[in-house]
Amino acid sequence: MPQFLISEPAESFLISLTESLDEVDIGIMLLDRDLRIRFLNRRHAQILGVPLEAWRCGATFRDVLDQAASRFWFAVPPEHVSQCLDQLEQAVRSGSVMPAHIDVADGSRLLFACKICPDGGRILTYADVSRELRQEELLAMEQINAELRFNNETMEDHAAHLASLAEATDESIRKVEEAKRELEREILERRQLEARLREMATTDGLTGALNRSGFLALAQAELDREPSPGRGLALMMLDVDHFKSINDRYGHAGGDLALKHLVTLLGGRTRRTDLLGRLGGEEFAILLPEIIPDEAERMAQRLVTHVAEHPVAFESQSIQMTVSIGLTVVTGPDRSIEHILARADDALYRAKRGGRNRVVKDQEVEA
Ligand code: GH3
Ligand code: MG
Ligand code: MG
Repeated sequence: MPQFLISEPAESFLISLTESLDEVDIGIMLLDRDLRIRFLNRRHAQILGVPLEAWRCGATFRDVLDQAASRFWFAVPPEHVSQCLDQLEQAVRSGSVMPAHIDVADGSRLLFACKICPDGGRILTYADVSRELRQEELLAMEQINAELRFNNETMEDHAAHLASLAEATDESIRKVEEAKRELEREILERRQLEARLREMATTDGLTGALNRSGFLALAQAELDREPSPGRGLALMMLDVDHFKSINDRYGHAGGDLALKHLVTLLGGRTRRTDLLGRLGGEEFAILLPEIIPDEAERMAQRLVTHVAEHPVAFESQSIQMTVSIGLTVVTGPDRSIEHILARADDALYRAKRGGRNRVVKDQEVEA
């Protein structure tokens, strides 16, 4: 038996109790053991959208469900409504309804619970949890938004970082390429300078012919090479005749011009492979590699004639000069440039003594 803490008549207490239940914010329905409605509070009627007075005596829980379904009260697709009602009725009948959610077509959500009463009836409660759920959803949304914002900011930070890295990398590549170009420029300049220095070290500044050391080095290299069969190597020592008097007559500038002119004449009558060197003053040497021995003397003669026949114009005058040549053809084993030069020089001396403007061939080394 229920324990009452009051002593008023049961009927007035029941009225007062049902009135109180009408004030609570939870829908309450009491069913008897056959699931017929014994009591329905005002809130429940509100939830169902049907006034309390509309419920007839003897209506069953299934009637409530059918009535609600006929007004599309459930937020369930029409094809599933019947199955949904059966399940609810069955669950209430068995009294095994765990608190479960019911979604209503107006967008609200109810927390539905069923308990078996000691007399075999049921007490059903419906609590509107939409607001709490919305609150939870809002909180979840807010959390998701915060995470998204954080992710966006992080992504933006990463993007900015990557962009600055890319910029820094581009700048580094540009600097490296610039340094590379600068280095290549320096290497080229250095090579050009070295070539120029090498040239200056081996070239005569006035005439452009090889200087003494340049000529000696290259001539010795030629002498160290074995000539082809039937070919030899010849060397001419050439000296301008009475050059002193050219200087005396046309001045030093006239003498210089005559020397340059001479080198031009000799260059035009020798082969590309021949070496022409200015050994000093107005004295020159010509090395003729890979030459037929008889041809060397004819060539020396042609040079003497060529120079004599080609004066150079200087200040409305004409500088005429002749040269003497001492020739030696190398066929023997002695291939030292100094010895060969000495032999040619000896022949040159004899050409001078013989009257100048001529060729004298060194007899000692003749084949
Ligand atoms: P030879 O026929 O016996 O050879 O008589 P040469 O007058 O030619 O010989 P010599 O050795 O007596 O005189 C050579 C002159 O050449 C002397 C020197 O002043 C001059 N000379 C040497 N080098 C240069 C030069 O670079 N420029 C000019 N203009 N004269 C030079
Ligand atoms: Mg001379
Ligand atoms: Mg001389």
